[in-house]
Amino acid sequence: MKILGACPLDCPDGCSWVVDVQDGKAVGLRGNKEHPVTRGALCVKVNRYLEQVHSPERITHPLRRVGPKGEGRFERITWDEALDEIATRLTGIIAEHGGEAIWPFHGNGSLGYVQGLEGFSGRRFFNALGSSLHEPTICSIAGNTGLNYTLGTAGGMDPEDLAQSKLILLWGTNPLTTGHHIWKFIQDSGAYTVAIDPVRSRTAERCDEHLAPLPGTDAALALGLMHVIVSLGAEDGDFLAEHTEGWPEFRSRVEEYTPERTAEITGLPVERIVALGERIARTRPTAIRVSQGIQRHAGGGMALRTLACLPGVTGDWAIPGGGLHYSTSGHFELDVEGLSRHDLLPHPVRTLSMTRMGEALLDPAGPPVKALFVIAANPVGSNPDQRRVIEGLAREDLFTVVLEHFQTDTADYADIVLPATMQPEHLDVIAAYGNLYLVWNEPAVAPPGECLPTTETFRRLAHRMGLTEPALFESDEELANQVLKNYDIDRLRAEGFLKIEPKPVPQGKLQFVSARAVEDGHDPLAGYTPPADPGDGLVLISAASHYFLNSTFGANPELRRRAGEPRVTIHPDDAAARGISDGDAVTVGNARGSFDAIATVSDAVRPGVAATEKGRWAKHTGGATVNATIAERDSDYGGGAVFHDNRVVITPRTHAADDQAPSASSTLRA
Ligand SMILES: Nc1nc2c(c(=O)[nH]1)N[C@H]1C(S)=C(S)[C@@H](COP(=O)(O)OP(=O)(O)OC[C@H]3O[C@@H](n4cnc5c(=O)[nH]c(N)nc54)[C@H](O)[C@@H]3O)O[C@H]1N2
Ligand SMILES: Nc1nc2c(c(=O)[nH]1)N[C@H]1C(S)=C(S)[C@@H](COP(=O)(O)OP(=O)(O)OC[C@H]3O[C@@H](n4cnc5c(=O)[nH]c(N)nc54)[C@H](O)[C@@H]3O)O[C@H]1N2
Ligand SMILES: [Mo]
Repeated sequence: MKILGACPLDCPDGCSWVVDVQDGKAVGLRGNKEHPVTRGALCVKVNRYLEQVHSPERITHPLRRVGPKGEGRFERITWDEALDEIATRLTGIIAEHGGEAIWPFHGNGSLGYVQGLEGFSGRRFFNALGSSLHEPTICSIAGNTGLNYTLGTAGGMDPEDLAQSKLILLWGTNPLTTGHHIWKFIQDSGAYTVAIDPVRSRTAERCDEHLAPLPGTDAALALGLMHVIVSLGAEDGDFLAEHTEGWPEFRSRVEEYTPERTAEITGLPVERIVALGERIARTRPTAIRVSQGIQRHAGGGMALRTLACLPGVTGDWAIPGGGLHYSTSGHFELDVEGLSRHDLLPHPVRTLSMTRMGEALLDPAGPPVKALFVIAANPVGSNPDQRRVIEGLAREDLFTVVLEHFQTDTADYADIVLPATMQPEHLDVIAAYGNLYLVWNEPAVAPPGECLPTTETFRRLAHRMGLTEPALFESDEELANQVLKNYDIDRLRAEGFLKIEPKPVPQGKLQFVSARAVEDGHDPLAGYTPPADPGDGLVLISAASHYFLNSTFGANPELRRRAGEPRVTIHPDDAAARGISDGDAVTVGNARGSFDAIATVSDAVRPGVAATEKGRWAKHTGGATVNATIAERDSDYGGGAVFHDNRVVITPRTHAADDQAPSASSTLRA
């Protein structure tokens, strides 16, 4: 039997997949050939998804912690015991501290609207309790906000239109690792491709040209390119007059970014800036593919705001195959409010930001957090400032419930771990953020052991707590119908996927000057905001690993083997200055913490920049990962994270030093 499903992982591609079921067991999983983006192919990670489903390491029963927090010793308990204990603890906490002492911390483990994605499934329950709101700031919010200022939406061009582009700038994006299905459209176009990335990524290797600016300087580069275009008189006067606002003011700002000044800020040669500006000036349509990596800086929101102005100057927004693609989320008409039902809140409550977990657990502005639910997230692995996150999770007076598939670094700090179903075992619906398809996920097999869908866990908990609001007990199908109420659900369910109609971009006139930015206290004009880590050393970029998805798959034996040990890449000049040779063991650290890695000495990074990857598990790598070095600081817009605005000192680890301090490798420095 073949059952149509959807990949739930946090990836732009939102693939449609086919589960092959025999005797009630999932025996095969492959990409759906009919889906115009998936085209029958999954990826290096998801090809192993069934290994995860059938893994002997999978959590299949409720667990209660028996050792100290963090040690990872648990005993099996029944669902009745788990629900009783949680209900009793929550009731006591609400009585003493109020509902806001509860923090439902939802991550990006699943982008399903029913079971995952900011936990819409559980939000009704938490609203009924008056729990704190959770703001999912960790991934894309700065860029979304910046694009909204310029375009009135974060939904850009339909990436399938890239097949019509003549010039494609792959700007701070590494699709061959982070969402490879777009590559086919890029290849189909035959366009000239330019990668703009401080690191020569897998994608940059395959482009016609690669420019490596200093991290966090992209907005200056965009302004410099617009300067060249305007100097040539190649701006689109009709588009500017009819479809934009604030051009005269913005033009003055563009004029400040001469190629010389741009070169100074970005660290790129003047000739390369001029040559690319000239190429853009003479090539229609030009498309920009930009994704989340570029906005993990102090000026990340401004970077997207300004990049979206470039196709406004050239008029590319009006040409099929021209414009900018960041995320397609803004095009979907999903009834998220009807799903999460904030009207169930008994009174207004505070909002806690996902990226500020250390602060919220250790030093909150309002009432203390006394109960933490971690749902489809692994903050020890993926949040900034690992040491403070761990310190917060280790608090003896914090009651922590983790809903998981695997015993992650975070689950080790739980009081209660609850076993969650995986994608072939529950109903869900996905809206891709890198194309325009909705994807349906039909349950294919029964869950192992006592795993429950997240929705069912909260239905049972609501019942146990004596709540009676009918909305808390709606079925998964009812929830899916609610969120999809604007679409043909029967067709979606029958065919497995459905392409939606994109909305016009920009919405109304493109805003070089944004009244909304002013309302939020920002520069009226698009421009450039420099990076901000005040520390010394190299700028460390920790982007996506080819073999993990954030920290998901981090314990898959084959993918771990293929990923190898943690590495940090440094330029030969920087390596020589530090006495580091290729293959040396090094410590990478700053005032926040440190981790161990093996040095790769290579010109794949520009001088001044170091590169490593996200996604490792701290318990596999001596107790700390790259996230131990990252500051819990907000980006300019929306409270996004600044994972790549991070300065580190890299020092060789000698054998002698190892002998003296065997645990130096795993020390999380205060
Ligand atoms: N295999 C795999 N795929 C993934 C993920 C994963 O962990 N593994 N993560 C998923 C998630 S959650 C997301 S949000 C997306 C992210 O998708 P991407 O944005 O493509 O991924 P990143 O690797 O974070 O960043 C892309 C590139 O940005 C570069 N970069 C960093 N800082 C700057 C800068 O200041 N300027 C410029 N120009 N470039 C910069 C990095 O060197 C990197 O090569 O990928 C998704 N797909
Ligand atoms: N250094 C550095 N750190 C980063 C980034 C970076 O670029 N550099 N990128 C950041 C980005 S873009 C993101 S999006 C975040 C992601 O951070 P998180 O949202 O914390 O993602 P993961 O670390 O993959 O953890 C997801 C967990 O959810 C579990 N899970 C999956 N599906 C389900 C489900 O259906 N139910 C339940 N209960 N659990 C499930 C998985 O087993 C996994 O342990 O990481 C961020 N961290
Ligand atoms: Mo992300």
